[in-house]
Amino acid sequence: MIDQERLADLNEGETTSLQRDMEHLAGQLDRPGRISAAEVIDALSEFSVAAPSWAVGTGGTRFGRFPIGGEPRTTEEKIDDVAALNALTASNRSISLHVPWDDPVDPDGLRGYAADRSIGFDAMNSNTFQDNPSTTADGKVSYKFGSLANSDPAVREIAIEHNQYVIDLGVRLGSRALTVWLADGMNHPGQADHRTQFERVADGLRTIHDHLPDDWQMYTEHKPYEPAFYATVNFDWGSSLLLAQAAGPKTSCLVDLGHHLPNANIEQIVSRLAMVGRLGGFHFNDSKYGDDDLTTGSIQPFQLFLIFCELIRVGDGRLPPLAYMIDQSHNIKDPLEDLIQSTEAVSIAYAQALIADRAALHQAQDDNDAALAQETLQVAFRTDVRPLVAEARRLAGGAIAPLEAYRAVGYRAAMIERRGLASVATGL
Ligand SMILES: [Mn+2]
Repeated sequence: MIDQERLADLNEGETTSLQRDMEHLAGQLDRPGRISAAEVIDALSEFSVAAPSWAVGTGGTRFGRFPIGGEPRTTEEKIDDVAALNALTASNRSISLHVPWDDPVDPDGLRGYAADRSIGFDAMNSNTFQDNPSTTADGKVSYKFGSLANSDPAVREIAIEHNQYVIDLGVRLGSRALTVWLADGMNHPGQADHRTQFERVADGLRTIHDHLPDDWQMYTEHKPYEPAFYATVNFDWGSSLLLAQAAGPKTSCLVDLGHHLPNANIEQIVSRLAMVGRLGGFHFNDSKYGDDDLTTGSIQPFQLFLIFCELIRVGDGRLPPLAYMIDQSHNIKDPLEDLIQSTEAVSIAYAQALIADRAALHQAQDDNDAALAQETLQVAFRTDVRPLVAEARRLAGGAIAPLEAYRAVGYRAAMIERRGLASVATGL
């Protein structure tokens, strides 16, 4: 665990320069009618982005995996890692489980274990894209040709039952949502009928929706390709919206930033989904080519900022209460370092969107003044808001400089000592 006294010592060494930066920034933000530094810090203090249980392992590709050592061996140890992350960032207060990669035998005990570490359970993730004895009736059925879209009704039924099981498990853990990502589709043209596949998935989601408790939400997550290389049933936001509408009122769309074809205008997609009340949440990551799962904000920070501007419009000055999660792969970085950097990137984008002069932007839009509209956005985007993010973390008991603190406390080395060099977390 992260030693709080050591953290306080490390923060002590950073305090003077942070105060100096904060004074400068607070002066910059001090304008009549504009949001103050204190209000931004207040908003940031309420913000939390979930860490998925599969992101505390090193990940890898089908070409290879290079574990870093000290990876969590159990769901409890994954929770330990997220608790350590949250101790540093003060902005990762929940974990998102993935069943059957995580399938606790004692959900009540696990809920208490997480609560003792101030970690809650974010959306549950069902997995019907891999065969697994616990989800496919001891190997008697297979998801090779899809799950909810499968031509075999017995396979569709097993997939529905698995989702219902994940909901029931989530209820015991205190989760409030189910995220459904399906690999269903076709690898070859003509392999199946587009419309029949879609209708089967819609029917399956409707049945799963009707199993949701009243206070639950279900999210449909689209992805254009892989593992189905020719056509994926839920391949874009339009299909995702149609599926959500078909499933029922407690269903909305989840936007994974990497799950778009190159150059898609994601902020516009966000606006559309919010407009019709079907924007459910986000999986944050970044990409250069497609679903690369790169560190959030590492490639297109301006796009991330524009997405947060849309969200602030939806929330009328604050983030709307959606499901916010990081979903990325850490092939060669220490996963916790990558999560620290991603959490920072998301917080920065939020702070930048908060300080944007919305009134001036709206006026410029009404006046058809494109130059001034761009200038208004650029003023916010080019402002170095990192002192605000650091100050929010400090006030919440986190680290002023979380990456440096993570290294200084020697967390990874301690975990290698405890869990071994060869431990490998479950996941892809
Ligand atoms: Mn995702």
